[in-house]
Amino acid sequence: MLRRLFAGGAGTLVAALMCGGAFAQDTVKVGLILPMTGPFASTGRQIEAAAKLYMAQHGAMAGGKKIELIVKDDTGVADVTKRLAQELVVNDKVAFLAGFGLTPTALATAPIATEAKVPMIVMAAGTSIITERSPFIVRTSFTLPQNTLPVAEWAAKNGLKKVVTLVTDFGPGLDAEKTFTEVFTKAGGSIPEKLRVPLRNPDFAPFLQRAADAKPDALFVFVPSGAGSAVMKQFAERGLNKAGIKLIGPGDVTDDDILNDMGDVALGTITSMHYSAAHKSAENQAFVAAFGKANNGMRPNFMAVGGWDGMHLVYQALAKTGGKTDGEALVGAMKGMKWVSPRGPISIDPETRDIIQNVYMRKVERVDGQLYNVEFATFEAVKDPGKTKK
Ligand code: VNL
Repeated sequence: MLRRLFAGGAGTLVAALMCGGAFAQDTVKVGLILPMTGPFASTGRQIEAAAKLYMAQHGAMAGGKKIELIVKDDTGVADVTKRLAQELVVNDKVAFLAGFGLTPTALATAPIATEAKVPMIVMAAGTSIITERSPFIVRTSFTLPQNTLPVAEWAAKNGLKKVVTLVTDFGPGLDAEKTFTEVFTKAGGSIPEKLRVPLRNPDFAPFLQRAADAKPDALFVFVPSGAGSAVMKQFAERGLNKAGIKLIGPGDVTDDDILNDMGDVALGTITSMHYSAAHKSAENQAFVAAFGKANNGMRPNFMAVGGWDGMHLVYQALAKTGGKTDGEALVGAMKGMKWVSPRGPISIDPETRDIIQNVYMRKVERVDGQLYNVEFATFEAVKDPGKTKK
């Protein structure tokens, strides 16, 4: 090949190089930054699997361009995320930044998205404020106020009077604590203890002991995806379930990725959340089956659905701009977009660029020998309450 090129003279070589250049422009790169290792690796694994499944099912082309996914591991550390985002923008010339497993990693990247005018799709992180940090941020995950409001109302209406809160001490945990406190105390409930555990290497045992000592009707828990098993184990070991204390919260604690291994202690846990693998719809049944088939039987969780819908946004925005990768045009195309996700109907709020979605009340039950979050009520088209209050 090389010899033939040279035999054809310099003109052919130049033509070949130019042709390569044209090919490069026909490719649109998506930089997917995720915690692929470290304590939050399950979030990275779920989102990467969902993004790849989306591409396998929808083909490599969108808006006439070939989509190339570049996956980078930030280990969940914000300084690393920021450096990787910079490299992806400057060296790889990505048209989209995506992923963001934890709130600090999204916040650290926001100024880069603004400066580079590159759309930044938040597929996981859930602190309300994130979308306000850059006009280029669009979110396909959830917010903690959104996922907490329904369970807080449910608690007040279902005879719970005294609830202890236990949250991981960072953005989403503080959002969850604030929303629960506002809604539950306004309805006359009392919160004798508000407990906060560290994000890194948490030991839940002493906090659960304090919760047990307060003798509440229920314990409200927010922990990030992956940490629920440790909470559930300690909850049983400290005898909180035997003491008749209910476990409630946003659905991160009964994450579908790990729920099935939690055992009987998880039965009856009441949560509110935007996604359950048990959601009854044709779209979700197809998604769960294909995801399992492509990933050794793995069950998709709420992180996976954020990755899936984030890729949908990339594909649809490019289709709308006709393959144009101007950042402002792409974000403009995403605003107000509506579609049916495996989680149910969703849309992108044109004013806040945040997701509007159904939030479901669920109870952990055993179905065909497996533990699932079984949905029993729907709060429709919930906007992030963390923003509408301002
Ligand atoms: C966040 C929120 C992370 C909810 C989570 O799991 C989660 C975040 C890693 O905003 O950092 O379940």
